[in-house]
Amino acid sequence: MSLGVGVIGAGVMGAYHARLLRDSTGGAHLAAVCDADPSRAVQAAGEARTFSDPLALIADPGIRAVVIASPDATHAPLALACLRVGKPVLLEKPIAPTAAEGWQVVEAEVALGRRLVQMGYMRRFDGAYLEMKAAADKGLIGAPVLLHNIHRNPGAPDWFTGPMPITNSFVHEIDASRWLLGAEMVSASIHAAPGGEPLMITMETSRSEIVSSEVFINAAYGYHVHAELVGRRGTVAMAAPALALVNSDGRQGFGFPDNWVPRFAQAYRDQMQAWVRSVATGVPIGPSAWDGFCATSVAEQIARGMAQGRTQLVLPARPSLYD
Ligand code: ISE
Repeated sequence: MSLGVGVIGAGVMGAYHARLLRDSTGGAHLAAVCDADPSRAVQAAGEARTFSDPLALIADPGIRAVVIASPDATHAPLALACLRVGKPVLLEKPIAPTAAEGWQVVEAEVALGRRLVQMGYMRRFDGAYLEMKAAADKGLIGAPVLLHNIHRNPGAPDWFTGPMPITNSFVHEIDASRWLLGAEMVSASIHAAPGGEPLMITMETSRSEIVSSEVFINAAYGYHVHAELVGRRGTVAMAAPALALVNSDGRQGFGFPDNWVPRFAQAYRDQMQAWVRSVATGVPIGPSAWDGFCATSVAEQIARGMAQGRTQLVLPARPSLYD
């Protein structure tokens, strides 16, 4: 039976998730969209139902699973509401703006005794990241020693304030680095260019690998994510973020998108399909609530430590549910 999915939030991400469920996800259909703005909800919903109250969508018997893509501050409370009624969730990153709120989701899932939350860290489904990980795992580059990350956005909306470059954007590099290297981050230092950015963040893993990340939210020219993993016998880097090159006006090149959806469109598609399959089989896949907590906790500790030099990073013991 096709899985009826309700999407909460009809902004850039929610609208895209709703479209994937309408047009290109096998085994599931878009059952409803919820947004405080009724016209946005209607636009994203197509033929599906609309709600303005997310708790009513979660409680509705026609909704068997939920995608949460509303503002960051609502992620943990809405995920907790889904766990209370035992509904699987694809939860957009971050798990919460603070580690304490993220930990509540982990605790609730542990109390339930089964994993119902998949975090929307979509880079784990991106072809380029998957190829990099496969090359490293096969030993093609020898033992990894350095990972260089670049994360640039062309600009930010006015609600993007405070530590959000770290707690909303850089969380991607924390998650991707933990996953690529299969190690926890144990210390970090951060430098900001005059004017506050770009940020240059260096982390060290439990195996002494170094992870360098540039986070530049107002990079003006476009959306650009890049990574290169350096090993003792070689390196593996993302190729150009485009599949085709345009020859025109005496030049050859490709364009940068103005946000993350075109760059990661296929990753979002594959993530949605993998989640729907995992709900059907009951076998969890992809980043867990624990991974979501770790990314947010590390981000929070780095943001707090900004004024000091080096920050020692501490995580609680991983609950056995996530072994
Ligand atoms: C946004 O929420 C994302 O997830 C993007 O991938 C990231 O580049 C952007 O900075 C975030 O705000």
